[in-house]
Amino acid sequence: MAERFRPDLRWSDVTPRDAWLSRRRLIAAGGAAAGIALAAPAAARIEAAPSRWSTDERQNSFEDITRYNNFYEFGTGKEDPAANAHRLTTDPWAVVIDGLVDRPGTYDLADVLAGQPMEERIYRLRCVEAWSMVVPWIGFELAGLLSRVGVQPSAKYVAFQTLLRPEEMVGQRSRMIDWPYVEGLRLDEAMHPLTILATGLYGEPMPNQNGAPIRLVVPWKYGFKSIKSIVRISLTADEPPCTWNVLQPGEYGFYANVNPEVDHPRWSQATERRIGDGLLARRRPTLMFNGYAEHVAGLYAGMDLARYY
Ligand SMILES: Nc1nc2c(c(=O)[nH]1)N[C@H]1C(S)=C(S)[C@@H](COP(=O)(O)O)O[C@H]1N2
Ligand SMILES: [Mo]
Repeated sequence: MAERFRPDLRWSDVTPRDAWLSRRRLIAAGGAAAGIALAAPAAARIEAAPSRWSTDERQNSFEDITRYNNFYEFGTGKEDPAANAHRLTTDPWAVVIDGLVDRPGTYDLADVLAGQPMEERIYRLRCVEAWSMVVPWIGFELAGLLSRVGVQPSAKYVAFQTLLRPEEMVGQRSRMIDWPYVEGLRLDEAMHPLTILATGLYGEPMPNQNGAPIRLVVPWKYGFKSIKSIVRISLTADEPPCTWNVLQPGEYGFYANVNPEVDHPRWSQATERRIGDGLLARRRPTLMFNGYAEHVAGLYAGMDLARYY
């Protein structure tokens, strides 16, 4: 597969989605032959191995996950992405990987995915607006992709960029955000095994409103760090700009770790509303690092989390 992962594709070389879907099914079939337990195959479903990183909490319904979204490229209302994201063309799709890497280039999505072990990862997602969901993502560890392109020793951060295409992303016609949406992680956060790139959920290709065809998921951080519809991943020496931090630095920091002890300046972060529980249901206590503290607290040892929020 290594020879397929080649830089400097022309746009016309980018593989149509059908090709990478069927290739992924072939890869999954190989996994089944190797004895990995897989769910019963159904038409058009993506096969993925279960993961030890998954929560056993009750999953939100497919309807909750796909009808209540934040994706400002399609409008600021929670139901706007479900109404507008069908306009997005996700095939073909290319991802630029550049900056401080050994093999920079423009990669066909199929080549980004080739050889990456697909897993189902059931994660809590905690939005900064104090609601949460439990989502069965399909994805693979970002670390696997980064090691494949060869991270240079001078790289300290990873910057991500969303597609800029106002013809299809109606929200980009408004200037409230300096598009494209950008996000970033420290390199050790990006390399952590909990950090995944997701290409589907509930066993199906990623719905457009959830960030098709490929989005980041960083479960111990507020949802806005989990950038959708990624077209560029850059390794950098300096802390990259992040959309919400640039827009309102007093409210949204670079780290954005879920922290019930540090309130947002305009509301408490101590509790959250689980989508699907109903408006009258009891709020749930928000957990430090969204419940992933035992795995990630060490990344921030010695840091004042009220200052680096
Ligand atoms: N490009 C882009 N990515 C984005 C956003 C956005 O507006 N644009 N919203 C973020 C926020 S605030 C949240 S809570 C999550 C929501 O992901 P979901 O709609 O799949 O639940 O996406 C994040 N990724
Ligand atoms: Mo969010």
